[in-house]
Amino acid sequence: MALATSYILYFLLCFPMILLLTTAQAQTNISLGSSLIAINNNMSWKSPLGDFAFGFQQIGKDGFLLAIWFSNIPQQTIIWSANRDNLAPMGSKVELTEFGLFLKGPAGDVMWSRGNTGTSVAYAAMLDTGNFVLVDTNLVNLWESFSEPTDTLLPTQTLPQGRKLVARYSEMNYSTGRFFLTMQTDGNLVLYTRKVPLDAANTGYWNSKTLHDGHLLRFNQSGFIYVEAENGTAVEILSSNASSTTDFYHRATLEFDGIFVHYFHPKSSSTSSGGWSMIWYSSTPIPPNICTSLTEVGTGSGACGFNSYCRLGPEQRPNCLCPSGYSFIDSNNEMKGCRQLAEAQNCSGDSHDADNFYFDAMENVDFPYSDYEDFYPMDEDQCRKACLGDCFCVAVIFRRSSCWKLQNPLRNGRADSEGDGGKALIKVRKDYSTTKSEKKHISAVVLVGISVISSSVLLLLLATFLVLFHFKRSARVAQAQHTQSMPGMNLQTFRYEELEKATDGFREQLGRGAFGTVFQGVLSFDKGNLVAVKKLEIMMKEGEQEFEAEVSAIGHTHHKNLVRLIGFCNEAQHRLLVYEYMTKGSLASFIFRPSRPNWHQRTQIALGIARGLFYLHEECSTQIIHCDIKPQNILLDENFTARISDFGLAKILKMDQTRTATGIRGTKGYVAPEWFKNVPITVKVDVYSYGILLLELICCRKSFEADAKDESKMVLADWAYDCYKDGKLYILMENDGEAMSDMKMVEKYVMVSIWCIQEDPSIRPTMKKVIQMLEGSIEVPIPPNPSSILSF
Ligand SMILES: *[C@@H]1O[C@H](CO)[C@@H](O)[C@H](O)[C@H]1NC(C)=O
Ligand SMILES: *[C@@H]1O[C@H](CO)[C@@H](O)[C@H](O)[C@H]1NC(C)=O
Ligand SMILES: *[C@@H]1O[C@H](CO)[C@@H](O)[C@H](O)[C@H]1NC(C)=O
Ligand SMILES: *[C@@H]1O[C@H](CO)[C@@H](O)[C@H](O)[C@H]1NC(C)=O
Ligand SMILES: *[C@@H]1O[C@H](CO)[C@@H](O)[C@H](O)[C@H]1NC(C)=O
Ligand SMILES: *[C@@H]1O[C@H](CO)[C@@H](O)[C@H](O)[C@H]1NC(C)=O
Ligand SMILES: CC(=O)N[C@H]1CO[C@H](CO)[C@@H](O)[C@@H]1O
Repeated sequence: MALATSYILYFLLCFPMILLLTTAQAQTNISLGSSLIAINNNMSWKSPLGDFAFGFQQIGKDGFLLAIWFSNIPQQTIIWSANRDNLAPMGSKVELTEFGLFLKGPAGDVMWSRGNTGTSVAYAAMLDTGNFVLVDTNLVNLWESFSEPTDTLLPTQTLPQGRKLVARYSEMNYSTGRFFLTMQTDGNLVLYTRKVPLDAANTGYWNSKTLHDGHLLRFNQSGFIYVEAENGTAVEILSSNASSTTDFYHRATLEFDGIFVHYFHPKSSSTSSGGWSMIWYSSTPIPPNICTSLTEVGTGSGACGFNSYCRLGPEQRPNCLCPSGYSFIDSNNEMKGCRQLAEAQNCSGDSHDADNFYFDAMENVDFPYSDYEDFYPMDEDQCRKACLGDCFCVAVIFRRSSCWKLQNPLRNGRADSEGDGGKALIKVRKDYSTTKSEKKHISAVVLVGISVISSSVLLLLLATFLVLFHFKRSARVAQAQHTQSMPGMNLQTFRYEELEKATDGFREQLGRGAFGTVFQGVLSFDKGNLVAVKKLEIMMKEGEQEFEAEVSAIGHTHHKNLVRLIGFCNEAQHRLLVYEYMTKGSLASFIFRPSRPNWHQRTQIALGIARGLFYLHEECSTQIIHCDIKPQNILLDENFTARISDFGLAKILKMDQTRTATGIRGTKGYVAPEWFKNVPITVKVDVYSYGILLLELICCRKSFEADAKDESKMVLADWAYDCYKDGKLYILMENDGEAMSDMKMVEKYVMVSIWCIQEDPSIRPTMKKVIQMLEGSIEVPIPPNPSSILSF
């Protein structure tokens, strides 16, 4: 019971968008005169087994959805709603009378009604299938929610010809969105984009190929989803799963990002491996790759919004990304598209404005149907020049000897790893890149100087200057040879020989990790600054392009809590990464030493790591799951700011992040339990490792101490939870006077770490929530027992 309450509390606090209605009252027949009121905590009408509930769900501050949801699982997933485009204000009421089911606003105005057909209603019932029915006095169903689905189908439900599922607008907004799935009268089941705000179909991007044969879409009792012919045979099976519908909940939802997904979820919490898992029939989603299968030829933006491009992410879900020089219009809804950060090129005859742009190259990215001019044959250089000389041109696509000029807004953007060698070159205003252009200014000043000044003394001075400048330039030319492949990104490519020299033959080892060995080095042309050179020891099987693409993703990250990548070497069998040097070493050596560092400093480090992780998970253009968060991988700069290192490497080393199967990444003691199970790996594995690290940071001891005198203290997570539960956190802090005087904060930090190490990944908070809890902007609810803490 306490556990249930804390689950609920957690969700109340961590998902404030959805306030739950929590009353466990098994109700079978709902009798005439019954009603529910839209307030924070009214009752709902439950199905006999309690699997489903009908009632109000609060959506943010905007109002209430009259909905049906899975009520026996923590997520309380909504599967149907009556008023998705017109939320009911607080105080609204749903009422069952003999005239029908009515949703009325606070003033009594009818917002929605069903069953008012003249026949008297006898009762209503929330069934265990998830169907809500109105039954008339002849015991015939007058109306059922199954006949009017929103975005989800459940087992035993069908989608007959002429009906459709319409995706919701975004993750947290249940309004009708951009995609729908319809069973057409011609027998085909088709996915379309919508011409928002109209209901009209825009572009079809997948169909079941059952023209003339399909009669309805059926989700049958045993968890099969298929198009059924009129004679009852399955003509096209979309999904199936051997897992029984008695042990698992099933649902099929058209997601807000346009893909149709079959999910299952264990019914009993004891077998819970956490949340909804996806099932793909013949291991492809529907459609298999929305980024490439959705091309809007006439009008429309494609799978993502205008000016953005789509890349298939973890779990085959589309990720919408902005090209460089663009940013999201709405960072809470990445599907809304991107806007250009700087003004476009000046068209009023100022030809020098062209000098203010450079091109950012994106391999295998294309924007079909965004072009307005094309050239053949042309080489890449001519293609770039053609765009620079044209103020309408915002980007070019170059493929073999073809060049296409593109204009705003860019449409149908997609990254296709199986692309045919083309690339997009985005024209970006220089002020919005990280490359510096001071050197250009110097040359302009020098040239002006030459033409104006003729005094011999000054000439002499100038001569010296020019010699110096020449040196500088030749140094730059040498450097330019290795910067060629990464425009717009201060990333340098090094020759192996250069790095061998910089590290004095790989002499001074700074550390050794799962991915390789790190050496100290000095770059001669970079003011003799120290760098850390990481030699990757695992050989790459894929082509070098792959490596450079991942390195480029790392190079695109900019955050004060990340170690910056300076450059790389990708030569023959050598793969090396060059990072800025962190003077204060690793967090491991900082906290695991006899005298504990300052408590305040530790809390700041904890926050810094959380911010860096949040950035990797949610703010950088390609989501990065670190997979190996531990104190050895957190470095400290001269101000003791925490800087995460080794991010992005998991991907380079080809670990399969979407499935588990073979290669478990990460380090014993920090790896999340889902690595050992057949469930998808998500950012929540990092949250788990962060939780363990946070405990270590609080207690300044390792997560596992084999030689602990007291066995109960061996596993830090166990010990910490015991101390927390018994209200004896002071035991944990031993002689840490400073922390003892701040026990409220200590308690908060311990509670947050217990949330992070929950066995069920879906219960772990996101890094964003972690930051909010640590910062105190939201309360930390009582954490449940992490339940199964790994034994080592
Ligand atoms: C619901 O009400 C109907 C009509 O009164 C009745 O026949 C039926 O048995 C009731 N069902 C349950 C489960 O109470
Ligand atoms: C959901 O999105 C729609 C369409 O953009 C918008 O009109 C509505 O206000 C949004 N609702 C909420 C609750 O944000
Ligand atoms: C049922 O209909 C499908 C499609 O129309 C057809 O291919 C199949 O042969 C029919 N099966 C039977 C048993 O009639
Ligand atoms: C569901 O459909 C599959 C495939 O057509 C079939 O094998 C299975 O028997 C069906 N189950 C039920 C309960 O109808
Ligand atoms: C069916 O679901 C079970 C859940 O236990 C899963 O283990 C299995 O891999 C799934 N089968 C398919 C074909 O997806
Ligand atoms: C464009 O160029 C014209 C003429 O050189 C200049 O007057 C104008 O300010 C420029 N506009 C912008 C936006 O730079
Ligand atoms: C707790 C609460 O306010 N419950 C209300 C729920 O709705 C019913 C109507 O069915 C009211 O009578 C209750 O007061």
